[in-house]
Amino acid sequence: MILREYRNDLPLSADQLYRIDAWWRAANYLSVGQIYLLANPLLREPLEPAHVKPRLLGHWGTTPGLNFIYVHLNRLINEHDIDMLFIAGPGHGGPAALANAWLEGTYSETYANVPQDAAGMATLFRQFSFPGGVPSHVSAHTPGSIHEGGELGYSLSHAFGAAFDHPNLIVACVVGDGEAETGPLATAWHSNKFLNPATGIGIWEWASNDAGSNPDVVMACAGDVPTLETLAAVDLLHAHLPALRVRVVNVVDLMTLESSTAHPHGLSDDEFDTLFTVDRPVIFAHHSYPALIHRLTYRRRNHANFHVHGFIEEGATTTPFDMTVLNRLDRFHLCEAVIDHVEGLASQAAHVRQAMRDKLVEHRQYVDQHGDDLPEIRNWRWLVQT
Ligand SMILES: Cc1ncc(C[n+]2csc(CCOP(=O)(O)OP(=O)(O)O)c2C)c(N)n1
Repeated sequence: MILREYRNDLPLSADQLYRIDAWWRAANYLSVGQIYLLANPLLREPLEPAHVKPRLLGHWGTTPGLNFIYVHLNRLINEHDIDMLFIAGPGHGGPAALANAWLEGTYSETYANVPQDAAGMATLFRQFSFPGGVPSHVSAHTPGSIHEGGELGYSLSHAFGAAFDHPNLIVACVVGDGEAETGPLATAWHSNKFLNPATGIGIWEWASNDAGSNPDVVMACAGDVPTLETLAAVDLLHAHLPALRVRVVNVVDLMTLESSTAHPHGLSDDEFDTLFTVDRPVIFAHHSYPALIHRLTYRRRNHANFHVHGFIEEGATTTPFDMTVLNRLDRFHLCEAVIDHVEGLASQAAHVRQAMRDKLVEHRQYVDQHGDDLPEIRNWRWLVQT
């Protein structure tokens, strides 16, 4: 449901930015105060060792990010009148969640002894992770919280659960990198399969232009970066070679590539042939080793036409896009692969191939000089209308 037209191409107004920034700074101050201060909450007196807690909890590294997300989610709630839930997974995110609850008033509504004034702020600071006070993580006592944060690993399960219960609710979940290493969190990523078990593999019609015919080439992709590069390559192909019929196949569940006799998720040979054809080149962009895709597809009829671009162990410290270039997984190398493998295209599209080479040279020079990707790469968006 769209409540009012939203122009996401317009920047925020100066007033919006001022108020968002003010909230963010206040929430950051309230977070750092909870971690460090036992007294002197407004720092009106010169800071003394006695004002600082003797046993500090963790670190505040995750706090500014959580507060930043929180204030922007509030902006979206106000703008679109949406129902939204925020779940903070990072292990040291407690002060941020408490700071925002206090700042928006819900904390003081529940706890009259922690009002929104200097005395309340002193209590808020003192009680955090202190004997007789509140835990260092968001607990059941925190107003509005459904997520007990003490044991890491459950943020994503709770987020999925909330969304399953209330399909119109938008649940924004921040996963901590440390938390992400727990078993429960790793398992929770699979919950998308409850949403739509049929999303293991499929043609993206909106990106393809081969409807009603056999494609000249199949562009397959698995993983977020390879998918972005594939779409950018398809964008270039549509622009430079509009007559070329391109089919985009996105693979979420790699096991669909296995034969159905080898894995329960595997497609039957007929289903596989319908997606990947039996005789057209398949340019497959994949986030891991190319050999895996070959191993999974070696029994398929069209396997000889699979050209897999993946991680070939190139690249260390460089830009995100350059990592893809060094591993020949970028949009320009993918376009070149199409030109090389579609029958009869090489001579006809020699100028396009040269343009891709030129772009790679331009990229190399820009990255070596600026240490960042070309603006046209960083700002690329899917715009093509097929
Ligand atoms: C299951 C579990 N294991 C270990 C811990 C101890 N612990 C608390 S915070 C933390 C680090 C969490 O890292 P991250 O989620 O990245 O959050 P950040 O430190 O950035 O806030 C750990 C290991 C815990 N709370 N729960």
